[in-house]
Amino acid sequence: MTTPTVAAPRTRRPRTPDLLAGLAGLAAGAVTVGVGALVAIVTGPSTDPLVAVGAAFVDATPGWLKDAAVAAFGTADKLVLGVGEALVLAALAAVAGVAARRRWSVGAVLVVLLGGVAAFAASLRPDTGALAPAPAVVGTVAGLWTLRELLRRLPPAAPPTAAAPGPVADGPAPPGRRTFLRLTALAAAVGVVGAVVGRVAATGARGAQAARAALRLPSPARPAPSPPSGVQVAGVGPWATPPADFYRIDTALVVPQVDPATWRLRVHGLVEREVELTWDELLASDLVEAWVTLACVSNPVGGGLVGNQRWLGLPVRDVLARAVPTADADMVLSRSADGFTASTPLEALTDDRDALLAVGMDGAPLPPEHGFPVRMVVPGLYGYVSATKWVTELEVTRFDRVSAYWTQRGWSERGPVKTQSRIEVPRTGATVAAGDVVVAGTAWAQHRGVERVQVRVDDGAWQDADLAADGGVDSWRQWRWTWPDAAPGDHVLAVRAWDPDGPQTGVPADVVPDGAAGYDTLDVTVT
Ligand SMILES: Nc1nc2c(c(=O)[nH]1)N[C@H]1C(S)=C(S)[C@@H](COP(=O)(O)O)O[C@H]1N2
Ligand SMILES: [Mo]
Repeated sequence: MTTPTVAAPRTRRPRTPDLLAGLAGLAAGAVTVGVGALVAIVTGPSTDPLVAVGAAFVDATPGWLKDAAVAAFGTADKLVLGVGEALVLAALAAVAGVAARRRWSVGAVLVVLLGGVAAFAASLRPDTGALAPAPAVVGTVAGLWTLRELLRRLPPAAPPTAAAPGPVADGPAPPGRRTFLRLTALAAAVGVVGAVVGRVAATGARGAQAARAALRLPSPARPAPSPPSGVQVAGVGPWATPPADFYRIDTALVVPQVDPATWRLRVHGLVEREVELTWDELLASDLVEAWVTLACVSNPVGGGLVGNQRWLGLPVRDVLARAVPTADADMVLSRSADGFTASTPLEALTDDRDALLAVGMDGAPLPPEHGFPVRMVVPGLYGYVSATKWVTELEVTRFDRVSAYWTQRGWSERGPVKTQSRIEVPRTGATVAAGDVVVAGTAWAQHRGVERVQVRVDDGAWQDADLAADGGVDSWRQWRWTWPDAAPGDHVLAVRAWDPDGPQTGVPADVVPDGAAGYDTLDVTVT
C-alpha cells in the first residue's frame, strides 16, 4: 500500500519539530558526557566515557594512521582526536533525538548502544577497576531521562497550510517553544559544566600532583658532568631542551595519575627471583645522573621529535641484577600504568650504558606528562622500544614470546636510533646575503657518538663542518660550517653526520617501520 503523492499539493512538511528534537538530542548528549565526567572524578580519569572511547580508538588505530596523525598534527594529535570525537558524538546525539521523537524505542536503543560502547571501552582500559563502566552507565541513564523530559515538552508543530507553508517565521516564539528552548539550553549547560568540572578535577590537583609538588629528590651518587662550555652554537636550538619544550608523544589521552606512595615496580618473568621495588626503596638506592638525547621513531628527517636532557635515576641493570635474568632471556617488556608496553633488548639494559629508571628531569621530579613518578630512558634506542613512562612492570622475557604495543601495530620489534643530522641555520626558505654564510645545526648518534658532520652545496663535494664541544656520547652534538663566498642564486644545502661506522645513509626512508632516513636539505636564496 502506497500513498498516492502525485496529486498532493506541494505543502511543506513542518521541519521544526525535527530540528527541536535534534537540539534535545544534543542537550541530552551533553548531559550524558557531563554526568559521565563527574562520575569519573570518583572512578578515575580513564573511565570518563569520552576518554575511554578515544583511548580504544587510539589502540585500534593502525600504525600508518598514527604515523599520518603525528605527521599532520604533531603533538596536537590528541586535540584533533578529541574534537573529531566530539563532532561525531554530537551528530549521533542529534540523530538519536530525531529518532526518539518519531519512535521513542528507536532513539533510546541508539543512546543505550552508544553508552554501551563507552562502558565497554572503559572496562577494557588496563588501569581501571570493576567500576569502570559506571560513568558511561550513569551518564546514559541521565541522558535518556533528559531526552525523554525534553521531548515531552516539545511544542506541537504549527499546522502547515498551502498558502503560508511552514511554522511561524517571525514574531516572538510561542510560550511552549520558549520553555522548551530554555530547558534544552539548561540541560546543555549542565552537561558542559559537568564535563569541564569533571575533567579539571580528574586531571588537576589530585594525589599524584600534590605528591609531586611536595617532593625533593635525593642528590645523585654520581652526578652528571656539567656540559663543557661550547656545546651551544649561536642560533641553533638549545643543547639542553627545556622540559616545557620537550616533545611529548604517547597514547595517553589523559595523563596517568600515579601516586608515588602506592607505586611499585614489579620485576618478574624469566628471573631467578621476583623483585618488587617501592618508591622509597628506589630513592634510597644509589642514583646516577646522565645526559641522554631521546628521539621518537616518528620524527621525520629534519623534525623536532627529539630532545636532550639530564635524567636522574637508578640504572636498570641494578634492578635486573637483583632479579637475575635466566640465560634464555633476551628482552625486557616494560609496562606502564596505562597498559603501554615496550620491548627492549636485555643487553641494552645490562651493558654499561646509562639505561635508567628515571625519577628526575632537569633537576626536578619528572613532569606528569613525561612519566611521573618513574619512566625508563635508554640511550641509543627510540622511545617506543625503551622509554616507557609511568612504568610499573618489567617482564623479563624473549622476543619470540611476546611483542610490544607498537610492534603489534606494524613497527619494528627493535628500534636502534638512526644516525641523523639537521640544518637549523639559516631557516627554511631564508634569503641570505652573498658572501660568507653561517650554516649550523644538530646531529645525533646516541651511544655511538657523532664523529663528523659534513655539508654539501648543490652537487658540490661534502665539506667538513666544525663540531661544537662534546657533551657525551649519548647526547646530540651541534655543528657549524661557514659557506665561503656563497654566490647569488637558489641553492640546496644538505647535511650528513658520521658515526664510528661511517656516514649516515642518504637513501630516504619513511618513519615506518624503524625510523626516517635520508639527508636533511635546505632551500636557500642568496642575493
Ligand atoms: N606509557 C607510555 N610511555 C611511552 C609512550 C606511550 O605511549 N606510553 N610513548 C613512547 C614514545 S613513542 C616516545 S618517543 C617517548 C616520548 O617521551 P616524551 O613524551 O617524554 O618525550 O615515550 C615513550 N614512552
Ligand atoms: Mo615515539
